[in-house]
Amino acid sequence: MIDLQQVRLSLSELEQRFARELSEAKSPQDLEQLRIKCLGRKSLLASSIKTLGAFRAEERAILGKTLNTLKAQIESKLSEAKAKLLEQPALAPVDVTLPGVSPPVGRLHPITQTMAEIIACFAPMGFEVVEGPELELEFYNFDALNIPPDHPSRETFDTVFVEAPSPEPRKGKLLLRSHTSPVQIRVMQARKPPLRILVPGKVFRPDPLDASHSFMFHQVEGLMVDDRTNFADLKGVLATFVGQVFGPSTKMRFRPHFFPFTEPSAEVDIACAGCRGRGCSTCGHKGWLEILGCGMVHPNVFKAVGYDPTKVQGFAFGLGVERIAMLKHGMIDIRLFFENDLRFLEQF
Ligand code: 2U9
Repeated sequence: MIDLQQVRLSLSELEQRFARELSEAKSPQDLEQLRIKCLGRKSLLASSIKTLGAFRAEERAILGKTLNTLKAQIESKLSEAKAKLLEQPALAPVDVTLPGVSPPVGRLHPITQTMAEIIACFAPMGFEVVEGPELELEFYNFDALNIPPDHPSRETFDTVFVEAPSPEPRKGKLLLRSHTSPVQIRVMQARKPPLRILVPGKVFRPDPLDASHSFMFHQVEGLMVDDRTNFADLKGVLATFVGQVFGPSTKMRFRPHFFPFTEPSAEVDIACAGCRGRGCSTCGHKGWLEILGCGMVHPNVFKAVGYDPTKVQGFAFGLGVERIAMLKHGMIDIRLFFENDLRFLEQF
């Protein structure tokens, strides 16, 4: 005969052991093991249920009730503990059908991207990238480039002068370069032709900030010098550039212009993509958009760097990177490049 008291004692031990092990469970797997141990086929509870038939009716009723209550208690405590564990983020089930969240990845600034694209056009034509100082002397920024002392662009409103004593007073005052051309002067002084160089970099002009002006912007200038480079070479090189950056069927034209450092000089226009040359607000109803300036290097510039202008010849060109990027992307406000608004930057 099975002793009811004995069974009750074992069940109360089970209850205590369950409480202890429940408090030690650290994962849903621990809880599952505990469930098998306490409620599984080989558990004390299961074997006690099997013995019910051996008891007398009143005892069976009491023991049956005890077993049912204990089973229900264990089940509810287990599911309560499981819910609590799953609240911890690391253990929450993962919904693999949800769209992924891509981690924020950095990217190059649109001006850096455009600059790289421009360089990639000229590099295969043999142009080597050279950089130089942003803080310059009047000689390199003006005199050597055949910009006479009385030229209007020398005046303060076109140049950012720096209030610091010049390290070489014979070469004039210190300034923030207004174009990257002084770098070409430095390279020509240091090297002999043939030369094919590309000079990207920041330039500074004291313009008030508006939709089309910034006191700092970026230029890429090019210079090719040897004993026979001519205007046809210049046209070929620039046509290759236009074809690559604006598309192979883009129409272009050379329009005569004046620059002190080149003779003859020209500005290059491309047919307005917005109206295909018919005239719209983007191109000021001209049908053409100015993209760069260029020309054959002035003999006085060669003289200033110690080259013999009867023996060497070459071309130069200059373009504003912001302008190229704005035309490419259909932008009308240069300030967007400098505001660092992520909603703008993330589009590139
Ligand atoms: C040397 C000799 C000649 C560089 C040149 C231009 C024409 C030109 C402008 C384009 C838009 C400046 O950024 S912008 O406002 N540049 O039109 N630049 S020829 O000529 C040189 C440079 C260096 C030694």
